[in-house]
Amino acid sequence: MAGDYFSNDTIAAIATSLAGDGGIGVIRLSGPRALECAQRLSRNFENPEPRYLHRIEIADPETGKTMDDGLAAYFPEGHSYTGEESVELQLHGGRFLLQSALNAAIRTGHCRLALPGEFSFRAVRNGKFTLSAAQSVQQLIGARSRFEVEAARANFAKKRVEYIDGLAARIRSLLARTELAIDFSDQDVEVVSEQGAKSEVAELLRDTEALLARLEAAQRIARGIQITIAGRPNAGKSTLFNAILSEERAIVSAEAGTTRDVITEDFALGRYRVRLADTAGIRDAGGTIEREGVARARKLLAGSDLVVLLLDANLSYEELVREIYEDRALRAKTVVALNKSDLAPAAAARIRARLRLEKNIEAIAISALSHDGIGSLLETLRKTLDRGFGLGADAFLPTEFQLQMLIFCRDSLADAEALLARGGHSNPELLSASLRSAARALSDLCGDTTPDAVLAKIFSEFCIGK
Ligand SMILES: Nc1nc2c(ncn2[C@@H]2O[C@H](COP(=O)(O)OP(=O)(O)OP(=O)(O)O)[C@@H](O)[C@H]2O)c(=O)[nH]1
Ligand SMILES: [Mg+2]
Repeated sequence: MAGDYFSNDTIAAIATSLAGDGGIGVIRLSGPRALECAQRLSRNFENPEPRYLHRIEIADPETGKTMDDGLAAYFPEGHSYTGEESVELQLHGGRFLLQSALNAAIRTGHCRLALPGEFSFRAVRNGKFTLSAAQSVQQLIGARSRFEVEAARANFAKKRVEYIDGLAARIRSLLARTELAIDFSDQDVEVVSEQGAKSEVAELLRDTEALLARLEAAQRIARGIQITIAGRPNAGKSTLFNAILSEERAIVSAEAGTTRDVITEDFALGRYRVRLADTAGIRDAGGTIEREGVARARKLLAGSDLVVLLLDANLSYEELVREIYEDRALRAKTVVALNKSDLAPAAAARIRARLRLEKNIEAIAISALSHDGIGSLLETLRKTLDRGFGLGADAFLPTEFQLQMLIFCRDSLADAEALLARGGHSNPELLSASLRSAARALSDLCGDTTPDAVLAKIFSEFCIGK
């Protein structure tokens, strides 16, 4: 039985993770026939006390054979997650077992398989919580770092006042004055001057773009930050890569040109999720395979958020400076580390002091081999990320939909600006259309006026059972 988000039938799904077998698994039923369906499936569930756990036995409705035993809770209409009559069945968490019980529920003919996010969709439609609260829950479920947990937990209602409401009010005010101009167009009253409209739109556009940049940065952090270790062959890149990950992931050898392909691993750096990459040492010599490795390394470096330039501290000061400047010419965000400082610690300390004094370059002396200085290298990387992304601990993490709406708002304001530049002040109808779609995008972003069709689209990106 297929369904869509707008039907009012009974839906069922496995609500716990399907990634593997677990201790307990939950099947959730919601809709007018949820209880009836659960009763067809189970024994000892004739007159359940609402919101109490009852011991039940699940049996195949056709053969009567017992499938599993567990607990069940009944939530009457108005007192459940979705706001509808619901039942939650807690069974043993095997995937096969849960799937069989779900199939049996569907075979009763009382329910159908829920669409992705359909429980939350119904909850929002029934006013159990707001769209943004539902989206925060989804972000929380998908969180892979402390940053994401904090951002998902950040109170959207509060953030909204801080980030969006002011912008929306300014757009609506200009829109109101533009519409007034339409009403008074046959009279000689100037409600908003041409110059005034131009500068207001320009300011709105600038502020929207700044907000967009912040939110895009937050999303980028949540997706994972790319940090790449770069440097000449044999600098000790793979040794450092292994030291940071605390495992022998990449091959290390005294031979220059050992690493050919890019190797990546995820790890948690403070509250960030980081994708760390080890690359082929950059040099011009080498065979076909190594040259391809170097090309890949260069490409990755260009797209990295942060680069650790690893240098052999035993090179001469002049050579080191040359290497740093070659690198700096390519990238802005580079952290310089002087490796193998265990071989001649005093020389490494001298070079470090000279770099700071003469070139204003902060290099960190490390030994990838003995792990000396790795802690302070990681600390520097973490601080650089904090600074570079300029986000406080309470950044608000936008969903894809919220970001799209903000982009739409920006584009509508850009239309308004282009219109004014072409003398659109004399055509307030067109100007007000652009402003209205900008204002509309922001109210959709906040979920105040989101039509059901848009809601359905948003929830279709959720997981099944949520
Ligand atoms: N003494 C000392 N030797 C190190 C240190 N780090 C790496 N080495 C040695 O330097 C050699 C090269 O190390 P790798 O980690 O393979 O260097 P790489 O930069 O990955 O080299 P390619 O993959 O060829 O570009 C190995 O013999 C390592 O044991 C260090 O901190 N101190
Ligand atoms: Mg290597």
